[in-house]
Amino acid sequence: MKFIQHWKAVVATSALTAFPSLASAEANLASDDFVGISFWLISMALVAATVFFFIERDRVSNKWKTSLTVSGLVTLVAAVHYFYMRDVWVSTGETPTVYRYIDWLITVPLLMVEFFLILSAITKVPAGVFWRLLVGTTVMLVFGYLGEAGYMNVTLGFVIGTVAWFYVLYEIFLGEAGRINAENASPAVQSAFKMMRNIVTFGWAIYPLGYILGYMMGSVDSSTLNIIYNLADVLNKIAFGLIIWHVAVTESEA
Ligand SMILES: *C/C=C(C)/C=C/C=C(C)/C=C/C1=C(C)CCCC1(C)C
Repeated sequence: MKFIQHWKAVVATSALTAFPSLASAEANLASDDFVGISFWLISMALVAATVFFFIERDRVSNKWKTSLTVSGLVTLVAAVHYFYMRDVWVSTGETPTVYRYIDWLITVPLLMVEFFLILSAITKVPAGVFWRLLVGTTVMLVFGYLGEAGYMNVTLGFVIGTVAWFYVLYEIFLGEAGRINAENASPAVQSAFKMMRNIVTFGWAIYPLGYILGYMMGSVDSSTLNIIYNLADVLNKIAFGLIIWHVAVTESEA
């Protein structure tokens, strides 16, 4: 018990104090740099969310703990990337594409695995569900990056990435994961599953739209695009984690 309390305090304080020092202070944030301010705000919200998920882990029953751990890892990894992205933006005014993709490559498969984890808390789920969600999201991101970074034809990279996204949507709506939810889950889990599914459909659609409008057509400027991506991450990472936290607490107290 003592050890656990100690561990929590270490995580909380190192999260709050160590992250800012990871970012080099080459440039100062200007008071009218709203994109930079949004990077800064979201980084702080991600740090707070991380501490929250790790501490709240103690409140839920054993089978729900992994889900909260993963929620906290998603916001932790994103918080660290946000400090670097903010730095790139503030000091160069450029879009930190490579850091975004590295962040996505870790956080997006983890977010997808949450579907497997919340179903695993209530019933036995075949490992195939886990792998399909993991591989689907990884293919989506790798081909998106290959297109955006110029290693392959932009349109082809986009099309393959989009097909992979539709594949994970199929899995959670009509595939095995969707079926397991419909057949076995309690009302609380079903409602969380539905909200998470809507986030993966509508919240996630922001990124391929940004790819088309910002990158392929060049009709949205990079400031707007970065603000939109930053706000999207609040929904897709923090709110998504809060939905999981809510169902974990509800089911643990039931
Ligand atoms: C926390 C970050 C999240 C949830 C990022 C999600 C990113 C996507 C859903 C990206 C999707 C893309 C496609 C569907 C097609 C190819 C281009 C991408 C990678 C932007």
